[in-house]
Amino acid sequence: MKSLRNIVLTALTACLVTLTTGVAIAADDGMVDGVVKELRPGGELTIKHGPLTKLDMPAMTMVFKTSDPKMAKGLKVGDKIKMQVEEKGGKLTIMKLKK
Ligand SMILES: [Cu+2]
Repeated sequence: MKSLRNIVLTALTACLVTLTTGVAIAADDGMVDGVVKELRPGGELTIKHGPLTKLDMPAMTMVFKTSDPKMAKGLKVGDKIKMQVEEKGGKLTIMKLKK
């Protein structure tokens, strides 16, 4: 049954390639999915965010600062966004935001 073993190995290898590619795409530009939950004073936003792999943080809802409060202008509760987050002075801060 050598051939069956080869087929299984080929299938496993294909799976691994798919998994690796998927991860690479998710981490590609450092943009993370989020949903606006609350607009706060000073341009702060409460956001339900996906996993922040770079910061080792799982998906959750939390408050972020914005590097420029103008980013929060025009956003509404329920808006789906993409954002790039960095830690600035101990506070997680949205550096880039795309609606
Ligand atoms: Cu978080």
